[in-house]
Amino acid sequence: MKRLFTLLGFSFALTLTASAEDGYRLWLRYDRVTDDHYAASTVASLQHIILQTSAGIETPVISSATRELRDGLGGLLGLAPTITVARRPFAKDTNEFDGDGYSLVTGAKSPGTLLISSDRDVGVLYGAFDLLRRIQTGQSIESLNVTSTPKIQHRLLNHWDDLNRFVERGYSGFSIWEWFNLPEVLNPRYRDYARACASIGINGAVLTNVNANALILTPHYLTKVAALAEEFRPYGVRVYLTARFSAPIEIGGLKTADPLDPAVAAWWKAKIDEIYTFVPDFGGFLVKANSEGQPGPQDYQRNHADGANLLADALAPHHGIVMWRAFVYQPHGTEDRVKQASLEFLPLDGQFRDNVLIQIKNGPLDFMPREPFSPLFGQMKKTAMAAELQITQEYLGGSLQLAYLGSLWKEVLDADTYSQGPGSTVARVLDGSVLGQKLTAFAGVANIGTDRNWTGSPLAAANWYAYGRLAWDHTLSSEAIADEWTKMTFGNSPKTVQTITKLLNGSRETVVNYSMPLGLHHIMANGYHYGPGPWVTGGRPDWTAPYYHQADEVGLGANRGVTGSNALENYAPELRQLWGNPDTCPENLRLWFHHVPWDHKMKSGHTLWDELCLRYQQGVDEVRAMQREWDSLKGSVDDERFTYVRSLFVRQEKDARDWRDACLLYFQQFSKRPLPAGVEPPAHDLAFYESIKLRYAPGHPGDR
Ligand code: BDP
Repeated sequence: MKRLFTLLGFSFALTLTASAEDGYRLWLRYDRVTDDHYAASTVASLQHIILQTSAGIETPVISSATRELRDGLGGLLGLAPTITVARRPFAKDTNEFDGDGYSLVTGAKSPGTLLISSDRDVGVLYGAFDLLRRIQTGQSIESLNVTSTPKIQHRLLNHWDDLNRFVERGYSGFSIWEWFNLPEVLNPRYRDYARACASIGINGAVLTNVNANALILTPHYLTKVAALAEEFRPYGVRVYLTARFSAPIEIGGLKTADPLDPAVAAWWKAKIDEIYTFVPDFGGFLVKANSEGQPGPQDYQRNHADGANLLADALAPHHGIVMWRAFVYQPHGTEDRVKQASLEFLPLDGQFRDNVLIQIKNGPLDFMPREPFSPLFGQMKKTAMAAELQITQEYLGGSLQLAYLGSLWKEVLDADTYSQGPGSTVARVLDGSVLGQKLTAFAGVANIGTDRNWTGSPLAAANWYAYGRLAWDHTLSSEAIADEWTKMTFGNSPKTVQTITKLLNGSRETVVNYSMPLGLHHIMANGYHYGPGPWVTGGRPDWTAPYYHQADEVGLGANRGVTGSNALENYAPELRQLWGNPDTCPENLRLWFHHVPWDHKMKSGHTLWDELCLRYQQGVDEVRAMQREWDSLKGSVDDERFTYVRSLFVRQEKDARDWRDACLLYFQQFSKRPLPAGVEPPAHDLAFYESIKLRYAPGHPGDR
């Protein structure tokens, strides 16, 4: 049997090596290590691998770990180690860790032995992936003695996937959930998906769109959900669903969905009990309520706590959780949109059940290329909060433009809220160390679809990877994560690694520069959110661009200080002081908080107008530099990925020019100043850019 396993492991590795580099393998490529010296010493340390858990028994998750180690070590080193499963002794021969944490210790039992130890089988699986990552990135494993414990308990992907397989804000094909074919037909992608998730510590998936369809809660669909849950379970990934608040009416035949109506509570209780008969380890619900037309408790003059607690009470006996979203703003609200979540949620602080998390987007507006952190992270003191990060690039060029988001997320996570004094960073609020909450979660809106490479661009997979790594350990630097991902995805050649990491690390700021520099926001084309639209007006004011950029003959930017909307008041005094003054407010947020005169002097000595123009130009120049860098990899990166990414950069350069030209021509109507030296003249007039209407842009729910 052992020989058969070995042979299977080997043939799998060979198949992988021979297959084209189409990106399907993501970062889990197990191609043979080329450094013979490194390989020899690594092989010597890994003759016997012992997988230890508290139970000490073989489980489906342990089998996944074993399979991964055989495939991985077979591919990387041509090694077929002895792998045994053992009970974790009470004696402390390993470091300590909790729950999903694990330790890796070499030589503890005897030379050539590696111990992967955890309380739980899933921790061993994470440990196995850690070991393989170390080998893929060329780290020594000769004398390992490391422990790793996740800082966040629920590390989830949110799929904005509809039952007809449309992915809202998805740029990489259709939904990978084949609802019509399930439960009988099981696409092998389901396992590959779960495996990729487990490799970076992701332990849950919300399968359905936040703009929810109640049908997912009917038995017909729950059988399908159960089939997916079964595919994911050997990789420790639990399923969650979105709950449409009006489901009791739509599929339950009730007249109301009022959360305080006993019949409604009874319906949810019965429904949730039923879900657990299909999926015994069901994770819980994600809810978008009273936001952008979704039903919610306010339809019955109740509040978010009434709604969330209704579901939480029914989930509690099963240990399920509720993630209630804070992305709310009123269609006819007169209050600055970025203040509305605080207005609705702060009065409810402390009123949510223990199994409720308020899921908050990183910024107060909506996943812009740059925003300040959401003030709720600093304001709420008695409520468990989860971060919602957007992996899919809704406002950063879909999958056509390179924007590595590790740096964006780190900027938010490391920001100080001053919630309990200095050092109360967003990350520490989220992991429970500032407020002491037990329940912790990260949600990442997935960028995954049916494209062969999963994420549209092979480079966009770096964002899926970075999200998982940061959810596990937010203290990792975005550069270190980029380095790991690049080595695993493209190999260890120093030139390749240096070039690609440089591209990744600078890419987000480049997108900011050519699209929304200096704190500009929400000036993209309407609906599909791709390309410029600073002129967009009509309909809801908070869906128009002038609501945000406020361009006039005096200057540019939204006044959110005391003389304006005073959204600043939601932040701590330290930040109010710094951000409240246009001279001390960081330049990268200046137009977010201030209406700044065109002649305002910037740090560079330029006026605002000149600086704005030069930033747009800089963005274009940076894309051109990225193109050159990428081109220098010809011959170093496989042809398939090289050629495809090359074409993406061609598109990005064109898009960057369009952003620059359209925005500068538009703002020039107000500034009435010439373009400064160094800025290329626009290719067309403003009317040309204003007339561009892209049809059928991917991921746009309004153009199907
Ligand atoms: C916006 C998206 C929209 C989502 C909404 C949300 O444009 O498609 O439904 O966020 O997060 O960014 O609910």
